[in-house]
Amino acid sequence: MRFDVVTLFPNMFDDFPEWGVTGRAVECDQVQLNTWNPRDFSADRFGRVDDRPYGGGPGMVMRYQPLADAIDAVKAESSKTAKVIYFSPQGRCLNQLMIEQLAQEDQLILLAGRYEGVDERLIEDYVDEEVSIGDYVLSGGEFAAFVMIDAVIRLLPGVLGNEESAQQDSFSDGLLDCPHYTRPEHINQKAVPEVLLSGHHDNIKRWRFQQMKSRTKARRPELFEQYLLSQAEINN
Ligand code: 6GU
Repeated sequence: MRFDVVTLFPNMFDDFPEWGVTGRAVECDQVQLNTWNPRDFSADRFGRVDDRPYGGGPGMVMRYQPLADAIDAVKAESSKTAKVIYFSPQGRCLNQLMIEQLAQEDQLILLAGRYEGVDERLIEDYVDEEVSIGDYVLSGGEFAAFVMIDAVIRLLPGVLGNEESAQQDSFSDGLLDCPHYTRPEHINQKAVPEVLLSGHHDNIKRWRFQQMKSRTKARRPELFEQYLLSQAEINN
C-alpha cells in the first residue's frame, strides 16, 4: 500500500519508519510513505501557498494552485484514480469501519491542511472524502493523517503478529476491549482477577466477553446500543 501525504511539514513524517509495528511495515517496504510539499509547486514568484480570505476575517487560506499541482504530480507518477482524502473538522468522523474500507485501497492521497483551511474549490475539484478525527480542533491535518495511516497499516496482512491479531481489537465487533494484567500477581493489595489464574479457558473467555460488554455499556452507552442492534440483526 502507498500513502502520499501533501503537507507543508513533510519532516513530521521522517521518523514514521521508527515507530513500532506500523513503522516496521514502512521500513520493510510493505508500505510506501511519500510526502509532497505544496511549497515546491507554488507558481507564485514568492512561493506563497496561502493568501487572505475573501470577505475578510482572521487567518489565511491555502491557495488552490499549489495544492492542485501537488495532487496532479502525485497522480501523474502513480494512479489517476487514487482516492484523495482531506482532513478537516468539517469532515465525516473517522471510525473503524471506514479504516477497514480504506485498508482495501492500493493508494491514498492525504491532504493535510493548515491555517484556516483550503480554498473550497480545491475540495470540490479534487477531494473524494473529507474526514475528521473528532470534535476538537487541531492546528493541522498532519496529526489526523498520522492517526489514519497508523490505523490502516495495522490492518494490512502480516503487520501485526498472531499475539496481537486485529480480529481481537476493540471495535472489531463493536465493543471496547477487556482489562489486561501481567506479572506481578499483587500490586498494592490489588490482585489479578482470580479467573485469569484459573487456567480454565472457557471461563476466561466468558469473563473477558462480560467485561467488554459491561465496560462498553458503562463508558460508551451509544456504542453499546449499536452493538445490541447489530446482534439482534445477526440473530434474525
Ligand atoms: Cl482532520 N483536522 C483539523 N485541523 N482539526 C481536526 C480534525 C482534522 N479532526 C478533528 N479536528
